[in-house]
Amino acid sequence: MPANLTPQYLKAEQEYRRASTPEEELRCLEWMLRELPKHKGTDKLQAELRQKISRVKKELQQTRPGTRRGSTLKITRQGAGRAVIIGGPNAGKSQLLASLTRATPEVAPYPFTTREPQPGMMPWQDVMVQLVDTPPITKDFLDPNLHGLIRGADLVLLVADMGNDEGLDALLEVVERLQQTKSRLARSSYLDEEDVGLSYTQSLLVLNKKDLPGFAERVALLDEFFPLDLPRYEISALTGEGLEELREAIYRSLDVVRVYTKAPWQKEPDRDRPFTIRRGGTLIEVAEMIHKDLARNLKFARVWGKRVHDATVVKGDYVPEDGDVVEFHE
Ligand SMILES: Nc1nc2c(ncn2[C@@H]2O[C@H](COP(=O)(O)OP(=O)(O)O)[C@@H](O)[C@H]2O)c(=O)[nH]1
Ligand SMILES: [Mg+2]
Repeated sequence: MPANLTPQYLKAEQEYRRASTPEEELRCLEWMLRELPKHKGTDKLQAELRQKISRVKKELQQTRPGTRRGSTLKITRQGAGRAVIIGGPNAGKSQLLASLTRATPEVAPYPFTTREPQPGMMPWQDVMVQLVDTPPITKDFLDPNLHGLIRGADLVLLVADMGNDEGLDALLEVVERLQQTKSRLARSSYLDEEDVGLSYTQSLLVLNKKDLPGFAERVALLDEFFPLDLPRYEISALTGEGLEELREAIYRSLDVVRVYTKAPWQKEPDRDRPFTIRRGGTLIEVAEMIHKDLARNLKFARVWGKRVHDATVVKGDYVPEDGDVVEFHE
């Protein structure tokens, strides 16, 4: 990786990683190229970006209007973040969505019941996280919508059926199938520095059907074969065992902080609806979520929180802590 890439470049790259349509990819790649410092150390990266841009342009020309491709499906992002549930047939993906949210997907003991990605909202304390259930991945089948969903997700839940012996093979098939694409799973999200377009999404391995006999033996077997180093959770989506630990892990993986806002004339903030931003983000981002004008016109804010004195006056560059209460002044 060439040194001294600017924050603007890294921001463009971050957006690129989340791009879920070729149009978005193109916009982000051109943005990255604009922001890339042009010197000898970045020659290779420049060339790669140009190559990638022409490839996406070609791809866009070839897709005639009306042809089905990955971008046909658009699920609006909601809540503090998005976790996409993937796995082989009958792993219990839909059951997991049903158990963690109020969504009512079809759950059935035969494969390919779920044909389209389906969202649901998972509560955790006073915030909501969006979960998206998806069709199964097999050696021969990978829904074209899945690349965009995986790349754009804050987290992937890779669900495995540890309730019967085929589950292990099915899990390996999923991983092998993804290895053939540019959308892969890892302990944390990042872009491959050598290979433009290769994107890793932070993932948890969810070992399901703990209630069935043989579970522990299969997990032990998995240790010998499973090629990825991912945090593991053992659950039964059906009985609910392990689900609260998983729910918390999903929220924690998003690495967001909650900010509560109050108007100057209010004594107490709105405790029901915190805004969430990535840890390390600034107050300006919260202002932007409320209103573009507020972000532009912000003069100062007062903050109540664990690390600051009550009503501390701060600027837009203040980095909020979880649970901070903020009063904006235009
Ligand atoms: N025993 C047991 N069965 C489960 C569990 N989770 C899902 N199932 C069953 O496995 C089958 C497939 O579940 P489903 O959620 O439709 O799988 P999907 O294809 O991954 O969406 C259904 O018959 C479920 O009732 C579990 O934790 N324990
Ligand atoms: Mg399903």
